[in-house]
Amino acid sequence: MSRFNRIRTWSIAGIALLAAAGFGILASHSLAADKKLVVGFSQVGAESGWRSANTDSIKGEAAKRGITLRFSDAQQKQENQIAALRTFANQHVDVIMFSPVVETGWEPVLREIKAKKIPVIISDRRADVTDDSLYATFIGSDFVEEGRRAGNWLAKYTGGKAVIAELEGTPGSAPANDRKKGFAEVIARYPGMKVVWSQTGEFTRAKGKEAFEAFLKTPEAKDVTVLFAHNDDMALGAIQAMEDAGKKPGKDIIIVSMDSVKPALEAILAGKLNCSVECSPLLGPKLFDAAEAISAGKPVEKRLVVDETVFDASNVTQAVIDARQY
Ligand code: GYE
Repeated sequence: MSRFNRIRTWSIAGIALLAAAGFGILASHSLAADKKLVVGFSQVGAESGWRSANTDSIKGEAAKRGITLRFSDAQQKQENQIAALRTFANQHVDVIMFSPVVETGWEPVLREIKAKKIPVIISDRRADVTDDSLYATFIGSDFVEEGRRAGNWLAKYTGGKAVIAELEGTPGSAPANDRKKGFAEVIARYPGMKVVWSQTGEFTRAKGKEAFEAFLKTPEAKDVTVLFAHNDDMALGAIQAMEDAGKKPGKDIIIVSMDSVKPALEAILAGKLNCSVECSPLLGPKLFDAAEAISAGKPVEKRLVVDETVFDASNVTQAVIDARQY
């Protein structure tokens, strides 16, 4: 091979190499840019209007961002959630999210996930873990504060006099535990306010109605002036039970609940529900902002609390109801 040809061959090879390298860089760059996240989400179930809106927010946001969402409904069972979390971990999804049905019992499965180096985002309900390196962030409301808001609203509305029946949420769940706690903390300051009956309605309209129907048949029911329900669905079920028993909800019995879903705001406008402390289910955007940040190696806040308000006859109008997405 002549010197010229040798140089030419090397140059061609060099150009080819450079081109290949350049292509490689480009290819890997666009691969990284195009790489869509795969997220596993284990949801509690479909017990309430709040939960359906929460699921819609999560699915809608994932679709909007082109994120592949593997969604699993635990039907209120912790063992189903643990199984779903293990499946996501074995599939090596990029991020695992879940809304813990109850507070306790999560450490073993979270340790398994940590060993696989998959980040975990806790959504909506708190998980009671001593080692906070087991999750990246917890995004959701402050349920104790919501309970306090309900208590404060009631103390003001009744002048500190109330014989209260309480419909509790799912036993062992963070919103049931914390709302009860915040509410109790406030009413303990008023000697004229006391809870005389409490029972779970498991956050559903049907169970709320059933439990309150049975309660209305007991002799202690006639002294009760207030119902405090841990969510709107149970309050709406109890409103039905009151009407069936010939009572006027919102007047004969003052009702305070939580969530502020559209049917509850309508009940406030109709004078059947007196107050609903807001709890926002629209967590999708915040959850996926966090998932994307974590995957890009950016820092995220360990705790993100959602801003909320309190609704009653003073601020619920038809326009507010029409603007409500859920
Ligand atoms: O208030 C209730 C739902 O965890 C905040 O769960 C959520 C609660 C919500 O079923 O309606």
